[in-house]
Amino acid sequence: MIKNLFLPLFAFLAVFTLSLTNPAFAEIVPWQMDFQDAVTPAMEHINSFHNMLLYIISGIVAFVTILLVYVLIRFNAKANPVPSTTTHNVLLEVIWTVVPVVILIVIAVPSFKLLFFEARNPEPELTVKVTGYQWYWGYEYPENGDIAITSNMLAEKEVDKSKGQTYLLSADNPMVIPVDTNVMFQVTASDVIHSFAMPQFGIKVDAVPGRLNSAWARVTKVGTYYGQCSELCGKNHGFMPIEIKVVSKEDFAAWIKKQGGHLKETPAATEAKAEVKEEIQSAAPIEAKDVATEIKTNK
Ligand SMILES: [Cu+2]
Repeated sequence: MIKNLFLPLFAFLAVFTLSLTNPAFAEIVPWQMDFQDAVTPAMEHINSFHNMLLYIISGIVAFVTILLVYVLIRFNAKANPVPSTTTHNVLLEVIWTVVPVVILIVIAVPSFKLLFFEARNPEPELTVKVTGYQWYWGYEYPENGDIAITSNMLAEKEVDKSKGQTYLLSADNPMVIPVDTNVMFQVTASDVIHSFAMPQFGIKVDAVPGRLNSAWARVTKVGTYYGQCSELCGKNHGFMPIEIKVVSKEDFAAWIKKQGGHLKETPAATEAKAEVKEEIQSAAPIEAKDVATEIKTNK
């Protein structure tokens, strides 16, 4: 009987190992077994954490299965007619309490590390404000001359397969961001709760009206990436995909220019602007006072 069980177990382990060594998928494919290709450090961390958990879970499942099968064979009524009347075993009880605790600690450490890594938002070089609407997305580039675009899903007849467009995923105005750049997404919504989710970036952030959530990505590969609204938001919830084109820095500069914007100001330029603003502000009350005295003297 044990021999009969080994074959399925072996087959499972073989498939499992294969799925781990499978070449990463660049896009969604039929019968896909693994995550999509990771293109940000955060998603790479998520991938390795996920794989680590898979090893631990598989070990536990294999151990429990083997134990169960052993008990079924060794201690059934036929093989063991006179059962033991043991009710306690201190050593065994300590082991089956301590071992799971140790496993949980082993999982908790990388889990918290990952959580902090995802939340750290390292010095953003570009900020994109993402707003969820019923049922499309709005993307704004507040540091690039207030560029604002709305992104609607392409209708089935508008999809141009020669351009690599896909129905239900491609948008009329995709978000464009540069490669190898720390991008901060500020995520909110204008009507109901939506969710900004990009699997290959390792991002899923709720878009809540009246709240500003944030996420970050540093995409390491040029390409087109897709996500979807991941919070039930009404009748067209399934029809508000997120398409992000990650382009070279030069192409991004050209795109920004085409949109009538400019690249983010250098800190020096921002400082100079702030100084001018300060001057104007400090000058204003004096002017107001002057006007007031003028009015008085005129009376
Ligand atoms: Cu939505």
